[in-house]
Amino acid sequence: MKSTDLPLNSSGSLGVLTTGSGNPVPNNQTSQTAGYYGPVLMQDFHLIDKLAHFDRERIPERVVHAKGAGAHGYFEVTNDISHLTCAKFLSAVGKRTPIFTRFSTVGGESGSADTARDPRGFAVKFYTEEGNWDMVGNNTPIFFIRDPIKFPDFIHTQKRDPRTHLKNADMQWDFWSHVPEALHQVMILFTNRGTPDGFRHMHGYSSHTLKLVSADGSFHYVKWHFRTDQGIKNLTAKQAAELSGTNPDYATQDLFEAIERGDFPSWTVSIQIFTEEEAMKLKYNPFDVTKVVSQKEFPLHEVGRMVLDRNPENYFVEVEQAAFSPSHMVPGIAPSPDRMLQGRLFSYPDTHRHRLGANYLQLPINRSRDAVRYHQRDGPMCFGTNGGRLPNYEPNSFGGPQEAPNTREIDTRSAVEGFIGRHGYELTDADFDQPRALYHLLSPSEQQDLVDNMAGSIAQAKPVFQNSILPHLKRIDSEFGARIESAIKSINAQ
Ligand code: HDE
Repeated sequence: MKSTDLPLNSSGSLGVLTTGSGNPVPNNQTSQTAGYYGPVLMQDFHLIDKLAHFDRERIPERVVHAKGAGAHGYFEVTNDISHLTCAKFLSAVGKRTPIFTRFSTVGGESGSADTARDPRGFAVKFYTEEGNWDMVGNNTPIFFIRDPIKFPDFIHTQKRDPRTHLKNADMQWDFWSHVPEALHQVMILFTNRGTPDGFRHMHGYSSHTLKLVSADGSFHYVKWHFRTDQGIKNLTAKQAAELSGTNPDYATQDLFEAIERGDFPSWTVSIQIFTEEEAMKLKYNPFDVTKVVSQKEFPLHEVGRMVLDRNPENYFVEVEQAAFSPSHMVPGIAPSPDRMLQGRLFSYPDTHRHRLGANYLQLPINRSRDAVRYHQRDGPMCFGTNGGRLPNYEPNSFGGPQEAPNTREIDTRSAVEGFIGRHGYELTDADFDQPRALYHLLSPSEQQDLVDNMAGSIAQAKPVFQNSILPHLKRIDSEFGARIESAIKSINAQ
């Protein structure tokens, strides 16, 4: 998708204006009418088609992560991890894979402010020779909830009140006081990392534990970390609030302009690695996405570098139509049993079929750079050859694409046991240990910002919700809880 893809004619010009069906348009300024004062005519196909297409210009925006910006670039392997995975794009130092990355806020609509307090989406599509791998992460190493069944409820609390169509602090703090395992992520959100200074100055994380799988089927658990080479830079609550009024597209503009001037942002990509045995010995569940895995115990191993060096030519085609899914995986990368990840494996392709249609994977931005050979056919907006004259079923007696038995085996080697049931997570002290450690990791000024930012939000909720969240904050750390309580009191007294 370069400007050279424009339909230049043989003399190198863009040629005459046409309708969608390629017919020359003699006049694009004046509709056909019956006489000077007469009505507009049905036979003016160009007018009718132009208005009808315009009426359909919007596709549904993403239900979450609606506001975002994207860029093209590459991933380059800098350290050999071929002993851990048979993924071909990771097979040799120096190997480059084209990528497309989209950053986003979560809760706001497509026109909302880039500087809102919110996690940031960090989604990377790797166009490998074995199809696409999508790393659909956030700028936080953890998440609010740990069971996908809670996700629609959680998101409702972040969106608009069904009656007033306003954001509502009551809904947010009510939900969080019922789901206190969220408070680890809530604390990150209310530090200044909740308002990053654009998209270039933040890290990205897979957040979930994934698997790297070798050709013999053995595997290691990994967490992916994309650490910004630009350095972390955050906005204060005041700066973020001002920018949301003066330049709501602050982060989108910053990314675009940096790439235009050749100041290409990059991220150092690393993994934490642990075995199944080590995973089972941890004090917490390594598949619970509300938990970090200690970097002291499992340090980062550098794998490569991600560089963004090309802006999209067309926002709608490349950014709005980009369809990421954690279920787009290559041989050598596989899911862990993380319940949230398992839920996401279903939810993303489902949203794409609704938003873009059943053939969303045929769109240029989503299409595998490796040939796609399958027996899916037809459906709305089916472009390309649709399999041509090849048989549309398998097995058949006519040759055609063969199964790849070795790759099919790779991700199926985990044992499972137990009874089918709703095995709920208990809230335990372990859910408060990591938030406490996070609080103590912060510098005094970072602690102060956290207290001010959080108290400012809680104070907007009704007293009943202020009171229901405080015991949880005190359970994290009594001094932290007390500081929030007194900050709320002084805001209430103003
Ligand atoms: Fe998403 N999420 N999510 N999410 N998410 C979407 O997919 C969903 C979660 C993330 O730039 C949607 O195409 C469920 C965690 C990013 O296009 C949707 C659950 C993490 C993006 C969806 C989660 C993410 C999305 C909306 C709980 C970080 C934007 C439109 C089980 C590790 C990707 C779309 C882009 C987008 C569902 C939780 C990251 C509805 C059900 C955890 C970066 O399918």
